[in-house]
Amino acid sequence: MLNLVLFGPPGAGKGTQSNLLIDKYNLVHLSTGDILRGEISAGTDLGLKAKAIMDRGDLISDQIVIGMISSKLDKSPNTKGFIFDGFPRTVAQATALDNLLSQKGTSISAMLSLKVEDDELINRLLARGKESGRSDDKNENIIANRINEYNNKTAPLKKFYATQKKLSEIEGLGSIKDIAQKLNTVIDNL
Ligand code: B4P
Repeated sequence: MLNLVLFGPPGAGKGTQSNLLIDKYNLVHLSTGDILRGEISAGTDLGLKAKAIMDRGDLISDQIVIGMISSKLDKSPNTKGFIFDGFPRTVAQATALDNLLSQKGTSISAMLSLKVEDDELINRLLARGKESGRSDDKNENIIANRINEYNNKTAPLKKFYATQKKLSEIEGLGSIKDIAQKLNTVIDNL
C-alpha cells in the first residue's frame, strides 16, 4: 500500500495538493478537517463541540480525531492506500496511526512536509476566508493561534517521521502545478 502523510502548517497547501494526489495515485483521502466540517454542517453533537474549538484555532482532542480516523480506515479495506491530510497533528495521533496501520499489516510510506513562511500562510488563509466564509480563516488572531498550535504541537512530528527515515521536505511556495510535480517526483522514487 501507498500511505502518505501530507504535512505542513495551516494554509501550506495540504488540502489543495491532496486533491491532485488522490486522482493520480488512486488513494483514499482522509482529511480530519473536512470530516470535522462535515460534522458541523450536519449539526451533530460532535460538530457542535468541534465548532467552538475550531473557531478558536485550537486542536480537537486526540481521542476524538483518532476515533474518527479509525472508523474511516475500516470503511476502505481494499484501497491501494490512503492520503492523510491534516492528520496526525500530535505525537499521540502519530503513534495511534502507526498502531492502527500495523494492525492492518501496513505502515506509513512517507511524510511529505510542505514548507511555507508565515506571511504567505496568513495571506492565503485570509484570502480563502473572504471566498469560502470559513470562520477560522477570517480573523488574523485565530490564524496566528493555528500557526502557534502547529509550531508547539504539530511541527515536532517532523522529528517523529525523520527518526523512521520517512520525512521529505518540499518547498511549498510557487505554483500549485510545480509543487505537485515536486511531490510526484518524491512519491515516484519511494
Ligand atoms: P484543516 O482543515 O486541516 O485546515 P488547514 O490546516 O487550514 O489547511 P488546509 O489543508 O485546509 O489548507 P490548504 O493548505 O490546502 O484544519 C482546520 C482545523 O480543524 C484545525 O485548526 C483544527 O481545529 C481542526 N483539526 C483538523 N485536523 C485535526 C487533527 N488531526 N487534530 C486536531 N484538530 C484538527 O490551503 C489553504 C489556501 O491556500 C487555499 O485557499 C488554497 O487555494 C491556497 N493555496 C494552496 N496552495 C497554494 C499555492 N501553491 N500558492 C498559493 N495559494 C495556495
